[in-house]
Amino acid sequence: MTRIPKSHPRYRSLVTREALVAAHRQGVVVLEGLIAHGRGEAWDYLLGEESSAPALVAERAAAAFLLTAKRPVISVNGNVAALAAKEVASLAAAVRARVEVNLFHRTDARVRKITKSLRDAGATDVLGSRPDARIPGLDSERARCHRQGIYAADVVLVPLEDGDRAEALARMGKVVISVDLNPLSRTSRTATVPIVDELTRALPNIERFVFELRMDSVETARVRRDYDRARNLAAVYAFLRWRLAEIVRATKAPPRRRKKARPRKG
Ligand code: PTJ
Repeated sequence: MTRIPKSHPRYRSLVTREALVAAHRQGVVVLEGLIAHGRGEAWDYLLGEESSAPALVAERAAAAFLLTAKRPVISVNGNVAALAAKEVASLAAAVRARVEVNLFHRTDARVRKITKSLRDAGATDVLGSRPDARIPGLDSERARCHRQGIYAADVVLVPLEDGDRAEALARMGKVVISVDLNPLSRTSRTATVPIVDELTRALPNIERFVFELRMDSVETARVRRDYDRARNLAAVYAFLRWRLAEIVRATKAPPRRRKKARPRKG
């Protein structure tokens, strides 16, 4: 692994990149996952690398849906396991969700490795190795799922999803919560609760809201009722427009003149 100096201005970003490359070498992340990460990072630059106000609203709604779910499931792929296995395990425990490994580039060896990494991170109820059902209307390997897991779930959290499955799950009548930095992706446009935020920020935020809401069923019901996906996505687009305008303004701002040094008296 390349040693990244702590003083590097993009330290965190470079360490994450190295972690994904290492996970690829271990057979957890596919090459396509590295491309997906680069796309995500480009969006995160535009979004300012912070959870925006609309993202926080969607994360609070996600917490309310997960808390009131009867059979919540968190779906995990290679990138999610490499970036956030601990966060997945912790959120699953907080909302009593099952975790299911579901891969686009599915091989039994990858499912085994990802399952192990989730268990090592503390997840206790991990499905994925023996799929016995199919998501209707989906031809890819991601259709294969567990009857007691994703198939029967009423609420499914699908981070870094592909649009086809998000659509198919929504057609099955499930509440689909996505985490995708691309607000224009088909996933973001189809999910019931699209969260436009970075995965390692989004999962702890959701968990924080779970702890905040779990003793307050009235507020939880209100958050569910008042959440408006179209309005929230519109707020994300407006935020993006504002960010771009700020960038343009900062670029156009005239360089600050240096004050002339006053001649010293005496
Ligand atoms: O492990 P597998 O075989 O299931 O494959 C996983 C990938 C990610 C390769 C697969 O699901 C895929 O091809 O996904 P896409 O269609 O490239 O979509 C991934 C989306 O996630 C893109 O819109 C990215 O912008 C977004 N994304 C990437 N990294 C992050 C992210 N969103 C939030 N947080 C991230 N860290």
